[in-house]
Amino acid sequence: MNLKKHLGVWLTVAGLGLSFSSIAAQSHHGEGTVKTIDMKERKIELDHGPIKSIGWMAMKMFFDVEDRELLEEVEVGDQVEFEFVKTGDGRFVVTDIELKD
Ligand SMILES: [Cu+2]
Repeated sequence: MNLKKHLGVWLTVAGLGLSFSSIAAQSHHGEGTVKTIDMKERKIELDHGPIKSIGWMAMKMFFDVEDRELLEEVEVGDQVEFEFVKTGDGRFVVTDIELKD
């Protein structure tokens, strides 16, 4: 295989890698009310409004929270804004949460 061909293959692979990683890293923004905080299972239940970027209507649902410090920053009843990602295995993980001002 000549060098030009090698380069073409490599660029295609690099391009695919880039688009896969940007899909995996897509973060969604939501707003809602804290309904349940489960420190033990590291989950939070949020009653959230519509989230267009992922095609969701308003609903009440549980999210995973890998960073437990985020759970210590909020209380049941708080109005919050949050960021989350969908993982490769289909879980929804809150990556940031803060009180809505
Ligand atoms: Cu939802």
